[in-house]
Amino acid sequence: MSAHAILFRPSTESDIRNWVPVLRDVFTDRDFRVAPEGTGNPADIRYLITWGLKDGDKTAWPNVRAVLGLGAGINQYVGHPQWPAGAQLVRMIDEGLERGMAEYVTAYVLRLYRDFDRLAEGVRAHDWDYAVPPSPDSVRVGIMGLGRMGGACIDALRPFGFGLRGWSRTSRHVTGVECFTGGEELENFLRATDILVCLLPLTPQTEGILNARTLGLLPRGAALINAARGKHLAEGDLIPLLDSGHLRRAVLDVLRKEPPPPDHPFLAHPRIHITPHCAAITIPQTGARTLRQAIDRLERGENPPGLVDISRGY
Ligand code: NDP
Ligand code: OXD
Repeated sequence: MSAHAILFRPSTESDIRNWVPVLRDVFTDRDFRVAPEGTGNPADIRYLITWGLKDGDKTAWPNVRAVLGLGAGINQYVGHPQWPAGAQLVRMIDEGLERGMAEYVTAYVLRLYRDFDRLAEGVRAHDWDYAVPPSPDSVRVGIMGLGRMGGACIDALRPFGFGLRGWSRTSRHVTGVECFTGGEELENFLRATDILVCLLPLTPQTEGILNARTLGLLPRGAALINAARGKHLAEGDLIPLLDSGHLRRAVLDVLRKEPPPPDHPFLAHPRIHITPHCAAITIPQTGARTLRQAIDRLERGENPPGLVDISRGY
């Protein structure tokens, strides 16, 4: 056995069922192991495939060269006390993840644009009335974060003819999108956004960015979709904004505590729509191919897509 082994650390039974067979397939010619039973000598492990870090990771793998995350977000690694010093971090770049996010955001943007939830509530209350929807170009959809997820959503939304806007840390030019950059342009971005979609990474700069002040800058009747991380939202600020009518609805795929406690006030609110952190799901078939390519590239001394600049924080 070599010191080039690849260790997959499943978190759930579903990981064992769904990931192990496809990973075995793509790594047939490699020393591929599944934790915990198949770990063997920890000094053999060169690549760790995992959803996150555990107690002991800092010292458990003396020869680990890279940690390959199964998700796109990396906030669970950056600054973690158990990060194995010297390892590189590769996040998941997966066409299945991007497609899933584009489907989720498009589905909810359309549902909000057409006001289907209000119409359904009306029918339940014996109200058969409906309004003509506004023309799509008068509805401004603002995407916070113009990375892989934001970009996939913009591509999916383009054919519907909404007024597309985007906000990022550095200056971006995206065809057909009015782009805004950094803190100084955030206010202008928010003031004319009717449906706000958060697809930012969670960093010290973005934590709590959806709060009474920023959401208060949106036009009255705006809607929020947060499919990034629960900590982007100052949760205590949301219900007052909805109950005052400033916000129309909120769609949340992520919460500060997942799953939320049964008495979480969001669960009972009629205009908060929650999904169980499933907006985008890494697909084992495509994700396993990405992992194979990433490890091959690392072995050749090349930078794979998804290699994280930890000093940048995302
Ligand atoms: P990327 O790194 O590709 O893109 C991040 C974008 O956010 C970039 O446009 C970046 O700006 C921008 N950004 C970062 N920091 C700031 C800041 N301080 N101010 C303004 N803009 C900023 O990430 P992804 O698109 O791949 O993923 C985004 C997030 O989506 C993930 O971190 C994860 O939290 C979440 N996610 C959620 C999933 C779910 O199922 N709910 C699934 C997958 C991801 P710039 O372009 O200038 O670098
Ligand atoms: C991810 C996620 O970051 O699923 O990939 O949230």
